[in-house]
Amino acid sequence: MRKTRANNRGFTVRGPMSERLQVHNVDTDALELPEITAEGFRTSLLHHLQYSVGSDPEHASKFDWRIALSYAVRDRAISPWFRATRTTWDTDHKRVYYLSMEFLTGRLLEDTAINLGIFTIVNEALTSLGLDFHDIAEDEPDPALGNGGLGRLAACYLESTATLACPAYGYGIRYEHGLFKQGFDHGVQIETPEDWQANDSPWNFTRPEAAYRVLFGGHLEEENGATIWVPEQHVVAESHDTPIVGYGGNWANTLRLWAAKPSAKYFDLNQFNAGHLARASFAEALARSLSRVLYPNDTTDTGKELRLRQEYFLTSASVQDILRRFLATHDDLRKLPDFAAIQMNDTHPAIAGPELIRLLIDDHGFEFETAADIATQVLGYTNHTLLPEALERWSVDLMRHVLPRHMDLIEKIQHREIELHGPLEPATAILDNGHVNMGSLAFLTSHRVNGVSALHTDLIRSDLFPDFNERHPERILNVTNGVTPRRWLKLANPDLAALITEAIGEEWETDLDRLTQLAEYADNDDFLTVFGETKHAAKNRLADWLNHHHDIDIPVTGLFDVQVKRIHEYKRQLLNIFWTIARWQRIKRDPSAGWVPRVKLFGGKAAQSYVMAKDIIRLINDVAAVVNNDPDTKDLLQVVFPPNYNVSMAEKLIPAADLSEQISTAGMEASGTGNMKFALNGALTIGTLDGANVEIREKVGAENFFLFGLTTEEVAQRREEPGHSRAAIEASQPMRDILQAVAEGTFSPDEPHRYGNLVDSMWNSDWFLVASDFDSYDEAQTRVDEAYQDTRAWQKASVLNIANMGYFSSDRSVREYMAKIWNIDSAL
Ligand code: 26V
Repeated sequence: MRKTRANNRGFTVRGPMSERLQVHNVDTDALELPEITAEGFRTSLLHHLQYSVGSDPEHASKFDWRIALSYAVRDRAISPWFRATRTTWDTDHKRVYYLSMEFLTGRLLEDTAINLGIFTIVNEALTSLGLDFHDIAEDEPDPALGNGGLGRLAACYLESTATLACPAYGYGIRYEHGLFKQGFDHGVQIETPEDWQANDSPWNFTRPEAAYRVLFGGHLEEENGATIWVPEQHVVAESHDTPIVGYGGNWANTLRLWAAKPSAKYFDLNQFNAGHLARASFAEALARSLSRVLYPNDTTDTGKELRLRQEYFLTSASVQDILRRFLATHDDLRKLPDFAAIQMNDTHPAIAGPELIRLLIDDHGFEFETAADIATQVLGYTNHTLLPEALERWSVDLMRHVLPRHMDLIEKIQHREIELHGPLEPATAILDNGHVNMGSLAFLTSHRVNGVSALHTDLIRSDLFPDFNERHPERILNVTNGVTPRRWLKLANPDLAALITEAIGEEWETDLDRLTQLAEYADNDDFLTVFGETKHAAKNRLADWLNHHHDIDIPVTGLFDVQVKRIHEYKRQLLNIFWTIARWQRIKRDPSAGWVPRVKLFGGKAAQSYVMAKDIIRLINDVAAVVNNDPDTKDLLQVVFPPNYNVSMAEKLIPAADLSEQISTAGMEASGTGNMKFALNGALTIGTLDGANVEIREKVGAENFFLFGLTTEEVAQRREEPGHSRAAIEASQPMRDILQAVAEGTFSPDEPHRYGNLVDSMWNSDWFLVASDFDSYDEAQTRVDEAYQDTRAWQKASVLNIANMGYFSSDRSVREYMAKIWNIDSAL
């Protein structure tokens, strides 16, 4: 390849499509849509069906209606979107850039209609046509562009920035295939490719004018004392925008997702014409591979070069876009921190520090010192996990091979830190033992580093970065996670939302602390009766959906006990299924002991390569097969595991839950956000003192929370005790009975030793302390049973949970980011 200098300046890929034409005599005000009415909306919908979709009402499919409806709703999102863009430019307002490898937005149709305040009118228009809004909305594919909590948090935060009129962009990757689709074959997880882009999304706006080259590989040269990067390859990052409308419809922010495209020269026309079809497309395929798949692994550093390339692809395109936007109206890049705040969602975009420094030096002539100062003032880093296996480390060789200039700058960043603040501990140095620690790099190139719950932030200070905390005592702070009450209450649980509005009036949607007024109703019989009906309705909806989509029948009378999240040993689905086995054994021993009927619901995916997590899934399904078909127990205990848990499924499961399982080994779950969604919908929590559980329990009151288990300190001590697992099992009759049943093949009669490894690891290591916490969990579950039998008392506790959840609105979290990290005000 011809030598090119890595000068990104003027490298915005601008084709004829981005040429701006001069126009005259346009009155943009005249383009504003008229005030919405059901009649007018109906006309607009029929118009889109005919002229945008090309279908007629007599023959239109659900898909056709969904697309037409999305266009009709989307029309209404444009003016808040334009208003936001214009206001930000006109007032030269600071902007936030949220860089994340994952965004789990969920479906957009109903959410956008709710936030625009047109849900009721749209519903009316559809009803007049004999159509059902929810039914049509369910046709939308749920974009699975993330693994779990980190990606869903990014989506909640973007929606909250829009609600608060905080000018913000979410930057991510437009993966062709999101997280795999999960199916079960005889209880075993099978993965098939997800295909959310099978049809064009009406929410996507492709922006050919905003495309950038992202450079890779090559080598460095010295020229007049300056370092020059001579890259070997490049791909083009093409932007795809989605408007994210804030509640109230006053403001919309942009989710900008990058798609990797080869530059035209990658397609070898000579090869093609010579008949070498595959060879002609090879380079093209390589370029496209950058946005082909989401890494389906949320715990381990896969060490895959492609992953590093993806991270750089996201980061470089975003940082170039950020600089381009700043330079459109400014010329002094030293002012960048006054106009841009970049938040790194975990370390995945941590190459942003070196990338920004590189662009400032190589394209804009800054000295390293100044460039590093500017970058540090602009950047913030959120840590989302303490699990050692999830902390990103790249080998120096790989980093130098893929990004030679960045490797050079990383060395300079480490050197600068040592010059300014003294030598670094090897364990937390950026460069250690031939590796680059991305957490340390992110920390030392950020002005603020935050954890996601009070406990987690304490552990960041004491365990993850104790030496950095001494060197930079002002840098670490806590911002406890939050969730958006629009999606997680108003959209997911419309009956409960309506009841709340009836009781305390509007505006809790944007001022969630108002929920405290519900406490007055906690003893009100009439209120509690209706409240009970909303829970029952949610259970019925879930039961209908399970029946219709998964051919699963569940009774709607029992206690719905739900654990939905990624499958991971530290989250301890094993503890839950072990207890379920104990329950089954107990019912069989004493069938008429007055058992509270339970429906045990599980949901979640295991990383493809995570053998133990897949064993746990299989065990849950194996237990379900035995328990659900046992005539002695099936009316009292059901185990249900619908496949392919995602945002849309969460919207159905969470409102129906009575009990929320938040049972991770203390000290291991950074925050959790499912815990907040459940409590907001009135489920009571059975949980450990881990992540945000600690704060939830403080807010809702210890008497309304089923606490169990070892504390973080006790976990550390217990792990030091030799033989702790054997001792705990031997001391617990139920634990022994459970493990015996599993070991004997009670749940795998066709293969009795299927769970041999799992049982062995329980006896011999049990790192996650399932056995140590079992009796305490069991005792808490007994308290759950007792409490559930007093319906009124349970409902009261449930209402008090909701009443005290105001703090966990993502609006509160985003306000904290705005004040303490981004230094930005609302623009309205
Ligand atoms: C790591 C990796 C490593 C390489 C392959 C892809 C990949 C994807 C994700 C991760 C780290 C995931 C960390 C994460 O999701 N943490 C969760 O963040 C939530 C939001 O703060 C929090 O509520 C959960 O407790 C925490 O586990």
